[in-house]
Amino acid sequence: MDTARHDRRVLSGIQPTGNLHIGNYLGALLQWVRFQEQYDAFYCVVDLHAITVPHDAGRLRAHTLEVTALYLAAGLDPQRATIFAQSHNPAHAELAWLLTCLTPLGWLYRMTQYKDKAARQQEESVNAGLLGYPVLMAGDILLYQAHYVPVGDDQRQHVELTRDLGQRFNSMFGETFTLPEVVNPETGARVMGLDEPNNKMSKSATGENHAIFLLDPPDLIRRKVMRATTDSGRDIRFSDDPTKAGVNNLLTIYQALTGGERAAVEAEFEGRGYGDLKKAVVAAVTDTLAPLQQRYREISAEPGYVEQVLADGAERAAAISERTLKSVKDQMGFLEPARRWPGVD
Ligand code: AQP
Repeated sequence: MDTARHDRRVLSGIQPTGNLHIGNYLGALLQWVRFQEQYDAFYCVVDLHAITVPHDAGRLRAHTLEVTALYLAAGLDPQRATIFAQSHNPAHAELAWLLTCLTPLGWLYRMTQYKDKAARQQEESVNAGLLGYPVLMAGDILLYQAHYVPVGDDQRQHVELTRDLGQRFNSMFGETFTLPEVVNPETGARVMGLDEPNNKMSKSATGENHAIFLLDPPDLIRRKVMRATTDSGRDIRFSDDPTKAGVNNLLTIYQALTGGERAAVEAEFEGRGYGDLKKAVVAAVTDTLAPLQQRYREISAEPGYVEQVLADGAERAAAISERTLKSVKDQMGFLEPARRWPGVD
């Protein structure tokens, strides 16, 4: 792999908390595929993040392999990008602890994702890891000195906290970290649930028609989209009006997948009904997902391939992060382990 041709680095990750959906694809994966051509790209399956909510060990293992296979099926190329599992590089957990001790609690209690996810659980089952999630994420990014973090809109606040923490470390202990910039896609940075278009589409939401998953068969995609919540109007226009959120969401998915300008997309549906819009969305989604699903089947049929990609990726990732971690510990005053003195047991 030729990383020398790139002078800027990109890092991002997805939690193996369930099947990936079209929001993960449009908000994150699609940008990642483009960025691997332009930057020194690091993409991890952030399995340590996945245990910040109650989890099942068997499902975590299965989802970690499935999400990696989906990365590959979506077009990530292990020759162009470093693809690895976060837990395979212990530097992530170590830096997270060091940064945790520099993070004011108030910064964490302010995080929208913490408030949303904590509100969905019984108070006693919310673990401390959920509060610390953004610190672990900051460590993921800072470890690799990433310049850009391509994510959906919901992760913007966490990348801002990463910058704040990096800045805090740099001013307390000396210039160490590159401060990253968040990159959201122009279209599809916030795909909404089909059944509740005022809420973000999410892996962990339970509604049957909530999300289009990347491995859904075409007839299921058709059923979900045709049942998507809309309104009693007729106009097919992009809109910020919360009562029109369903149509706006379908238009956004269509635009993100077909790549037209907003005005051209609106013109295409001028004088047509919501049923036509839904059929067009079904066609755009199934056309996009058919080749991805075919590649997924091929990748999954190759014994040991996904595991090998992760093993190679972890080695490359550790080689980079080791330098950052060493410098962080040194700056913070940790003693280097002494070499064994000759003649001393
Ligand atoms: N609805 C969305 N629209 C656009 N982008 C999205 N992302 C997530 N949902 C949408 C982006 O996908 C990446 C992976 O996210 P994650 O797995 O790390 O966690 P998340 O943001 O909390 O995603 P989910 O799907 O909602 O998972 P759960 O239910 O487990 O919390 C990120 O870049 C995210 O912005």
